[in-house]
Amino acid sequence: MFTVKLFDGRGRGFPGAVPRKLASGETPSASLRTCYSPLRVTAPDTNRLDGDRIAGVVGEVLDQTPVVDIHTHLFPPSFGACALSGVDALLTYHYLEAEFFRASPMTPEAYWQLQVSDRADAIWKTLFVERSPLSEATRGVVAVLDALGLDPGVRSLEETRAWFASQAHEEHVDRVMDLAGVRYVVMTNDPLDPDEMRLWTEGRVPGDRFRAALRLDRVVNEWDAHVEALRRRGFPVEPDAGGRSATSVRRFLEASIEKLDPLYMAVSLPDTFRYPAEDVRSRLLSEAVLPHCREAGIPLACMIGVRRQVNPRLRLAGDASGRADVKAVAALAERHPEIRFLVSMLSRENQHELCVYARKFANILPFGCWWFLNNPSIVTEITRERLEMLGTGFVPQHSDARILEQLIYKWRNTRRTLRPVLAETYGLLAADGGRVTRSMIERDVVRLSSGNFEDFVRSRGEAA
Ligand code: RAT
Ligand code: ZN
Repeated sequence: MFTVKLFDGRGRGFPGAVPRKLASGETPSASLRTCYSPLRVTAPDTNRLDGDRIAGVVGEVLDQTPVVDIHTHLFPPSFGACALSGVDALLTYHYLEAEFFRASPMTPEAYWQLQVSDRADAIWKTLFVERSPLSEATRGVVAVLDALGLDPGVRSLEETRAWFASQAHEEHVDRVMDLAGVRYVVMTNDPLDPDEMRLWTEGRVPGDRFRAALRLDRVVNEWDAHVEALRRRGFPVEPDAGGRSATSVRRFLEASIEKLDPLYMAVSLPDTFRYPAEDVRSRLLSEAVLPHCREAGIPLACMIGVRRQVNPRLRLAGDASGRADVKAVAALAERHPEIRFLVSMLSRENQHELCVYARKFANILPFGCWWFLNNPSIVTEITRERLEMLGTGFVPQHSDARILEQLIYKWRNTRRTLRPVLAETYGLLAADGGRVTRSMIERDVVRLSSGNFEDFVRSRGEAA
């Protein structure tokens, strides 16, 4: 076995390069060659690292290891209007809209009347020209523009807009993903979203760098509003989810899986989520979704702790978070030991307890610092806690990107935040007498960046 180091044409470590094992004689796949050629093969580096070299090596390995971004809202260009990209979309991201409404006298109602480019102009002026862009979301826009060679200090967006409009779609996607060091992203695909499903039915194919996740929010959380839609599509269901409903939902899931080939099913859940409970959601989970996960060998991602629409005037920006009851996660894992659960919780206060339960149930894989947690101070705290309690047995982050170019800043920031946390942890190991080597750091970072997730979704039907 050799460790493969990947270099760009000028012999520099490529930001998306992957150290991974190739059997001797094995040649890298075509897609790997396209992204990360030419290759050089080196022997594993087993030299012990001194304490003062650890941080540098951790930084290099993080920069050179591509990630699998396991939860985004991105789509490939072939999905037309679903695929968001460019400066107007970046500026009208709902994280920025929430900040804008605090800083501007404009009412949400007046804002929603504007065209998207006018909304972007208003946000640029308010948050970037009249104020310093210090928040995580505003700094992100600055970082993206800078990484793409655009001036983040302009007063007018005309040239910036023109630059984005002149980019060829497919190449731009590859360039952004390579700059972000992302191998592929996992989308969010709701089979009851009529606009998106039309595209799948027309036969649009997402390509290798966009994989599907079957999102069940409409089915599981908005059952009343979708009973008719399911019936119209030939799946007879009842308002109380009784009778033939479970069988119909399972047929619906099967048809959706056939169409989308998802890596996992997913649902966001409120902070009030309880399991088991005497409600339609619990019934649908127990009688349809979980049996289907078991039989199809597909994991279920539970994203818990969202309080939807606490301020509906802000639309997508109007959701908040709340502390949930982690006992529901324990009950899911305990009652369904053969199902694998990816779990992300939105409240900072739930993170420690989630780690405790992940130690009890190997079928729980904690993932990401979701949404309001994706800030350096909180990512540092949560990652340190997870390393201390779970070793490398978790997925540190997903981007939740909605706009393509956000991948650049979200992953840059994640790497920047993980670097001191990992370096400190290896430093403690070295101080305790452990042997810290580059190969060991590479192996661990690959596990955290893609391996844990890919093993988890790959073990279809192999769980205990
Ligand atoms: O982070 C976000 O953009 C949120 O609006 C949600 O999409 C959340 O991530 C979700 O997947 O429900
Ligand atoms: Zn999301």
